[in-house]
Amino acid sequence: PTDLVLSERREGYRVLTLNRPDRLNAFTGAMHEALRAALDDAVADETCRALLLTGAGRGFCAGQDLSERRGGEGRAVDLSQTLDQYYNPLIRRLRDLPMPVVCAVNGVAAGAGANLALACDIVLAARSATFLQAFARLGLVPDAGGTWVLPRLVGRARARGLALLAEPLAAETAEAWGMIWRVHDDAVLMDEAHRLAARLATQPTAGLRLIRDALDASETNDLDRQLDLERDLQGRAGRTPDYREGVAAFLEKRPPRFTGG
Ligand code: T3D
Repeated sequence: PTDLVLSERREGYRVLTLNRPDRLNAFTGAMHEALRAALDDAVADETCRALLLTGAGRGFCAGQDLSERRGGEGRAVDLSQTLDQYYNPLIRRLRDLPMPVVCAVNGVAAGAGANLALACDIVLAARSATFLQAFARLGLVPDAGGTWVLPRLVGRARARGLALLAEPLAAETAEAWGMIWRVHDDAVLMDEAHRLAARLATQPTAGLRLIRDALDASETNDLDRQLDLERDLQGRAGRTPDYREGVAAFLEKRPPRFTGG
């Protein structure tokens, strides 16, 4: 166990906090391992039906810790290998989680930290937060899914501007561009994020999983394939206990009591 990622159990959800505040929560190998373990624990916990990801201190995450990349001469680090080992499995893991993830971007999100946030299901940001595709400043390529997600979220022109110019983007602009769900005043960001995570934790978790799968698949499917997929996923959704509960609650004019199944 380490304190590089704090994991806190709440009613129906867990809060995962990247916790290297003096380095703006930049990723070391050890922090990746800690996050992986925290995600394993959350998935193993059947009562955990949503996650809230955030950062300790004034930043969300400054991407790769560059002090781990010091001293290039004669000792080139194979960055393909570090993507294979850490960042790619993390992004795939988030996509494949059984529960939705709310990200509360409490401060600057740079490099892989920005793209980690954008890989989450619902992204909230503090008004003072910024998003920085820092990679071009270092001669690197946006990773952690950045080159995939950015054009889809903000379109070609803005994706190219963000990636090639590597300038910080204000949270309010990110919201206006449709890159994130919502901006909140700094003082209320965490309350709002908890409220959302708690609400998601009472929703039909299995159904939400199918929605996330459908939306992910739509990124590459044509309409015909997507219609077939909706048919198949709806078949599965229609066999869940939560669907039966949703219909019963509607007909009985009462709030549903979803169990996540
Ligand atoms: O290598 C691979 O495995 C490939 C994968 C790469 C993925 C990536 O993420 S590459 C991109 C890496 N990240 C960056 O390039 C961002 C670097 N950081 C910054 O540009 C700035 O720190 C920020 C714009 C994020 C914030 O600026 P500011 O002025 O608010 O804070 P600061 O003073 O720069 O940072 C505070 C401290 O955190 C400072 O340390 P100090 O001076 O107090 O001792 C700073 O050096 C440290 N810090 C911030 N980011 C990193 C970092 N230390 C190591 N690595 C960092 N990424």
